[in-house]
Amino acid sequence: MDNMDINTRVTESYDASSIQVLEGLEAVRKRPGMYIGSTGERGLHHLVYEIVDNSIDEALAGYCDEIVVELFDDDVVRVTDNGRGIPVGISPKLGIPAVTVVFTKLHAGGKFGGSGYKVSGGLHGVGAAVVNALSVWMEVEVRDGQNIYRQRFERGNPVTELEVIGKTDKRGTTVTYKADPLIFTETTQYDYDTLLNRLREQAFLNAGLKIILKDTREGFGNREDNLHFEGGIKSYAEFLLEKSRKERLHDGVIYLSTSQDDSMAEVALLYNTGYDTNIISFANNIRTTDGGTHETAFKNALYRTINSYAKRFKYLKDSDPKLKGEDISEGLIAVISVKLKEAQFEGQTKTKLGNTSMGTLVNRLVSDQLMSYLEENPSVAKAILDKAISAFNAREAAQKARELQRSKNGLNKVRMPDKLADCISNDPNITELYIVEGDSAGGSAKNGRDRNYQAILPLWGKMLNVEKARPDKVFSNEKLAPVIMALGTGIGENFDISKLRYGKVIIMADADVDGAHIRTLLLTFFFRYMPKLIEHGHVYLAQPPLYRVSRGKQHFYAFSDIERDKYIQQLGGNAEVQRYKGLGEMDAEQLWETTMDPEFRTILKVTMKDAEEADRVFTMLMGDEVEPRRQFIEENAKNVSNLDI
Ligand code: TTJ
Repeated sequence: MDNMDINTRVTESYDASSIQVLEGLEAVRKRPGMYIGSTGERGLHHLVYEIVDNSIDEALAGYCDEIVVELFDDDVVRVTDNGRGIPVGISPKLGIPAVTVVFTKLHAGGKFGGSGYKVSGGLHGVGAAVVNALSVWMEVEVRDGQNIYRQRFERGNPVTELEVIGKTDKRGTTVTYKADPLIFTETTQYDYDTLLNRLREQAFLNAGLKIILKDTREGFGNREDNLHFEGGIKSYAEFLLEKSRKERLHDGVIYLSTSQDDSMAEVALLYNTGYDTNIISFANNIRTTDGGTHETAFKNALYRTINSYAKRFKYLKDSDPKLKGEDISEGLIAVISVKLKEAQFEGQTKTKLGNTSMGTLVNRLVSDQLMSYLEENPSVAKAILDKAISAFNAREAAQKARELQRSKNGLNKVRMPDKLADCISNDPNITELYIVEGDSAGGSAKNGRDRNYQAILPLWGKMLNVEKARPDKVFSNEKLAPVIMALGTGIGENFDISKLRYGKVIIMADADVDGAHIRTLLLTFFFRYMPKLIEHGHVYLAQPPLYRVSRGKQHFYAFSDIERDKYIQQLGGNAEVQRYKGLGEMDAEQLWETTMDPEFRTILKVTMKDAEEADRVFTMLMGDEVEPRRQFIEENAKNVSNLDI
């Protein structure tokens, strides 16, 4: 079994005498915020976690595998587990039942006795007595395999003795309570989804544990969730992948785990095809939002391992610079969970793990086991390395572009690309940049344009030879630099829309495979590096005609076969049909008339959805699979509407 399961911990013998008593309850009602953080909605939900955490501890001890949380009308909550049941024997020190001590004395409970990890626990880990003190009423029921015991409290005070109310052959504990509206003045209504998220997280962190959440409140739709993940944090990584709405980059989840003495560490890694990083870490099932030793060690060891793998398996030459952390973390989803005795939580919010031993343990875990994993799973390794190298190259390309942007010539004037035929106006409200595929079409466009406000930037065709291009080379070559220079906005973080030199950026490419490639490449580039350009509606696709139908002095341009046939009918049997195989076949006047003259042309505004689709196609074209690529080429040889635009 590769997960540390919930049954691995062995506890010492435990009875009423091991419960320590520290303090009375009056203080809690006086200063509730001190104990539960706030008396707002967060504090209210915190009560549930405080109770559930006790059951989770019992599960971690290996005696409980099911916890039910129910919401009832009138803001009543019930938590039931199938653990051993809180001890009902008389505490020798206090002369009352141990269970009564648990609910009436602060900081009572075996988990503070020093044995075992204080594994679960909310932010404050204050326990059942605090919740009791802040409840209008609370009832506890213990089943010890023979008797059912019950005791009732009101605002923290016992109002009944601990009584036997029946017989049972079951074991477990049930706590039912109603939070006090005198304390929780904002609200006493629970939000199902808030509880669901937190309980789901706990179910992921405790593989195999079953947590059931039920809403029986009138008017709340009878919701119920069964949270049970045999895969533990592996399932968590899969869950985060689904939430990211991106495709997975590789099969399976990389899962590594180790334990030493009283500690354990496990990590689950999964890359998606996106660019965000999502690393979440936990110590003793408590989210460490500010990271700490375990998270830092994870990042460092991942960085070193990926780089050394890259060199060892020739993804990088010895002379190449190292991949940066940001290259390696692009698309990374990681869940880190450590469990230890006496965890030290540091920082203002106590959400940063301080124990240096966890740095050592996680470092060793990742350094030792990730390398072996990659060696045994070379296709996973390849997917990760290709992506990181692609990020590396994109980063370098962006850097170069920034430098190009900065290198100004003479009188503070930004240098423009040599091939750009600029327009006279510099008012982006009227200026247009035509990005034209190929030099010959570029020539026609230059001669046909209205140079007052139309600029032409020819790009070489076949920018992207999909048979050969490696994804990392695409954005690193110099071919996109002229586009970046001409637009003037900079890219990525430095993008500044106020510097945009042309209000309309119009891509003008042929209706063939190469044209489709260039469109896909440009849209993907804009999508990844200048998304605001698309969001603000500056990017367009030109629509050149497919046919010229003429007879005598009359002629029409047709943008589809149907239109062509219509014009043939209109002009009669002897009409001459010219098919344009490329923009280069049109002369300057024809190009102006059909595609560039604002009075007659049609240009299509590109939406983010179009660009996202281009990004997907691009990723597919750059991928390893031959079949979808072949299909793309075949389809685009036929028509140009492949981008759904
Ligand atoms: C401790 O070790 C001896 C046998 O009982 C163990 C124990 O206290 N288990 C336990 C406590 N299981 N469940 C709880 C518990 C459950 C709820 C819902 C609330 C509280 C305060 C404790």
